Amino acid sequence: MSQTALNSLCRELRAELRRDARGPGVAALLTRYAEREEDWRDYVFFDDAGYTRNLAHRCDEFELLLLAWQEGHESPIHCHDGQRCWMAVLEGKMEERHYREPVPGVQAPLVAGEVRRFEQGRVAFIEDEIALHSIRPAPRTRGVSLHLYARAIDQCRVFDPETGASTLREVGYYSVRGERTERPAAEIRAEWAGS
Ligand code: 2CO
Ligand code: FE2
Repeated sequence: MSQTALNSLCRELRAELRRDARGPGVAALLTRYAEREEDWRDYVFFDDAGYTRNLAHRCDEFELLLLAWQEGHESPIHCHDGQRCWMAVLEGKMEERHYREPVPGVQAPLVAGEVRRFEQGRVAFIEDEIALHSIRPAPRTRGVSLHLYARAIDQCRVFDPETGASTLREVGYYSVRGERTERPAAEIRAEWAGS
């Protein structure tokens, strides 16, 4: 890997996740990167149709993605497949809405929880034990966020808040390391396997 700030971040994240997968070190690395660096711009593609998922790095311990959100875009309400997720705001402001199932495993309308706003440089953390969530940029702004999934998430459940019904959705990639792609996610995952 060449000596870019993003590559250095990936090396440091790997070491930190091996050292302490739940401690504050991971968020500190993401904060430092978000406050100082700009090389993520080479990996970001916007699309009017919806937010894009741009892969920066994938290995056994984690995957790192840049998500690009136009004004008005919003993720569905989703879980994180048992993994941990950190989100650092690189551009704009991002809003997170928490939801929970009133009785786990029993289908019923979701209960809305807190709404949080994260400014540029701030880091959020979510996992299934905390809540389901949806993400969007703050009103009248676009946003770019850096997402660390440990381990990588290949699928998640997407929820209808009115009924609590959920469907399993495979997640895909809009680009890989700065190259636009329409290749199936499984093919991309296979290429990164073992790295
Ligand atoms: N999990 C969503 C995704 O990867 C984005 S919200 O942050 O966890 O598409
Ligand atoms: Fe999420």
